[in-house]
Parts: sequence; C-alpha cells; structure tokens
Amino acid sequence: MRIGIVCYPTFGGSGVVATELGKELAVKGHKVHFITYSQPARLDFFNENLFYHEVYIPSYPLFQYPPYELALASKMVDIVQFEKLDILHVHYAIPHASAAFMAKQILRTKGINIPVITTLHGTDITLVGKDASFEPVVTFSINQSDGVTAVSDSLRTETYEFFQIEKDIKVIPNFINLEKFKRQKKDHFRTAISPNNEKLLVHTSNFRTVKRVEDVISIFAKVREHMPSKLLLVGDGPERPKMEKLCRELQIYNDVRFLGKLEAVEEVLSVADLFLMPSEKESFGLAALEAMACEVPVISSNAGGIPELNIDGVTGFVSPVGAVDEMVQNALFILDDANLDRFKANALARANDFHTDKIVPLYEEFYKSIIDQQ
Ligand code: GMT
Repeated sequence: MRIGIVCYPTFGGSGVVATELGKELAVKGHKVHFITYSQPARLDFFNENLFYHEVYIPSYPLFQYPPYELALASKMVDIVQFEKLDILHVHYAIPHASAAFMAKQILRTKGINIPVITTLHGTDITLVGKDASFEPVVTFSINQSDGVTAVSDSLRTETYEFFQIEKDIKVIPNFINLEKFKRQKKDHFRTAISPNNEKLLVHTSNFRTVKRVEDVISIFAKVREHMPSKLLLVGDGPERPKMEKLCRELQIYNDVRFLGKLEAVEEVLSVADLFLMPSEKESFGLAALEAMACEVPVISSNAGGIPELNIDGVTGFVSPVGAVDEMVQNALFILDDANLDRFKANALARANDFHTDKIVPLYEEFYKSIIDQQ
C-alpha cells in the first residue's frame, strides 16, 4: 500500500506511535509518506520505502496565527495526487482530522477518492478536544473520517460519552518494538548513578500538569525515607521549573536527576527498578509500556486506559489518582528484594502482549478493510 501518515513530529506519544508505525510498515514493504512540519523525532533510520514531506507555511504580516491547517491540507492534496496514495492515516484529531477532511473534499473535485483514517490518542479527546473552541470541529471531522481508531477501550468509551459520534471506533492499542526496548547491560551507568546500590525510580513525560509530576516527587521523597533510592526524571515541559524547586524545598535534590529529553530512553530504563505514572489522564500510557518492555514494574494511577496495560498486583499496582500514600506502600512492596524479580518478569511478559508483530497487522487489516469499502 501507499500510505500517507500525518502526525506531530515531536517526542509526544502520538508522534512516536505514528512514526514507529510508519517505520514498521516500511519494513514490511509498504511505501510510507510522512506529512508534517518537521522531521519526526523517531524517524531516525533509512529505508527505501520511507519518505518525508515537509509542510511549509509562508509567513505574512497579516497572519497573527499562521494557518497551519490550510498548508497541511494543501500538502496532503499534493502528495496524495503525486504519490498516488491509497490511504491517509492521521494521528491526533486536532487539527489533522479536519485538515484531512478538507484535503479529501478538494481531491474529490479532481475525481480522486482518498480514504481517511483518524487515530484518537488521548488529549485530543479527553482535554483539548472537549474545549468549546474545538468540539464541533472535532465531532464533525471524526464523523467524516472513513475509519476511526482509539488506543484503548477507555478512550473509545470516553469519545462516545462526550461527542456525538456515529462512526464505529476500533480499538488498536499502542505497541512496542521489543528489539529496541529491552533491558540492556548498563552496569557502568547503574554504578555511576547509584554507587551504593540505591534503588532507581524513573519517570518519563512531557512535564504537563496532567502527568502529576508533583506526585512522582512526593512518592519518591517518602520511599527514600524507608529505602536508599534515587529518582531519574526524563523529559521536559512546563512543570519542570516548579518540580526542581519542589525537590530543593524537600531537600532531596541531590538524589534526583533531571535528564531532559533523551533519544535513547531505553538505556535509562535498563537500569531502573520502578516506573512511576501517577497521571490525571492517560489514554494508554506508552511510556509505561516502554518501561515494562525493559523489565521495569509500574506504579500508576487508574486514569483512562492505564489499567488495560498495568495489571494490578501483577505488573505493578494501580491506585486512584492522587493516592500518594497507597502508591508509596505499593512501591516499597515491589522494591523489596523478595518481590522485585517477580514483578520485573511479569512486566516483560505483559509488554509482549503489545509486541509490534501483534499490533501492526491490525492496522494493515484495518487499512485494507477501509480501502475495500470505498
Ligand atoms: O502523553 C502525552 O501528553 C502525549 C500524548 C500525545 O498525544 O502525543 O500521548 C497520548 O498518546 C499516547 C500514544 O497513543 C498515549 O500512550 C498516551 O497515554 C496519551 N497521553 C494522554 O492521554 C495524556
């Protein structure tokens, strides 16, 4: 198939899923064309079937807000025509689904019917999409898509609850490449970070308020009172300065490392003992899946789709959002040497359920079914 993928090119979950999907499809022989405003962060290898088309927005003094959606729709029209695409797959509804709708209408006037699939990832539904500034457009463009997928049952349910959706939404969960995400021997790194064999807790996120990074720090501060431990924080975002201040106030700063955005997060996960995801909202929790693939158990909230991934008492523990003390007790239980290896093995076994080889074919089958319906 000739597939156009539209996504955010950033480290965020939807961009990562879109890029990894495109890479896997290219390896399987499909021609994959990424259409976005800059080179996707994870588009880091060469394959003769992978193409990248940059959306260029000309500047003009009149534009207080550059009209990205229009430039994107025009680029989609151009690439569908020139590359003779069979399908467009847009990741994250805003503004990709509505731009795809516009491109589809334009192409129709040229006698071309291009099927469009929209994948809902999370905050496009649970947060931003619900805002009155976007809701009518989000509802319309989901209903106008030829196929719709969501990354968890929870996100599917929430979409139906909040929006007037007439389309079937197929659940296709996030997936993980277990060749890339696997526990590697990084003894030198572990020794450097925890010279006295302290336990290593890790959190990775975009440091937005929905991630509740302050809970991560509170959990760590309490675990540290009972057990020598260190905290590694990967990623960056608006909450980071506040979190650095909090660590100083709690006088734990010397045991916390802010590592910023990292390309090879699997190297950090390879030395970790426990992953913390206390999110307020989380439609799936790709970062937790990446940790589990590296044999790291997860302490999480029960937000959104996380319980569909993290099995309570097996791969980690699931608690109500904000239940910091419960999360501390559960963290101490997992970190006990009598339990840790069991949880690590269970985490890896669960990650295997989301192996690329199991999930990517679901997208291929879905593409074929939507193309056949046209
Ligand atoms: O986690 C984020 O804030 C980034 C966001 C995105 O859309 O880029 O991630 C969402 O999509 C991921 C991939 O499908 C999911 O694994 C994340 O759970 C989801 N994030 C939220 O729902 C907050």
